[in-house]
Amino acid sequence: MASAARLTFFAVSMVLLSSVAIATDFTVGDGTGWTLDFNYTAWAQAKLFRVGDTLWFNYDKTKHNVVKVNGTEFQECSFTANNEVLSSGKDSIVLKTEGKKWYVCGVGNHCAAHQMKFVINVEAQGPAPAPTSSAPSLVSSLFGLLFLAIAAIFA
Ligand SMILES: [Cu+2]
Repeated sequence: MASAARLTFFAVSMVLLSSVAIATDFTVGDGTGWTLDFNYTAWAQAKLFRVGDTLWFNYDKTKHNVVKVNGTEFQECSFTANNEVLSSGKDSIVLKTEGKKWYVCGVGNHCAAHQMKFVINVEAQGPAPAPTSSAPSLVSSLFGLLFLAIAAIFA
């Protein structure tokens, strides 16, 4: 039966699609952007970061920048000319590898005194749903299974 075959194909497609990881764009600080006295630690802790996701830093480039640091530099808010500095005012960083990543503002005492620092732990790209919500993937999986069941009945 052609329609059953089509239905089965659709169902299988849904199941497969639901397992594809979705890259997510994160705007650091959300609507606040990258600025003084925002709790970026709390912001980062509430998110799940995966390989392939992108961090966006929106800020006033005359006041701030973004410096990639290591764990020790992060603790001490100290870094050297060797650290990679972003300063366009709208910078994106694609998370290419797993593990911890540390970012600070390198201007004045913004890192030490104004909370312009945070650490993230980037996890492997997996079959998991988009970080913001597990609902869409779960729903499509359930629909996929439902269609499979219907297709099996009418095949
Ligand atoms: Cu700053």
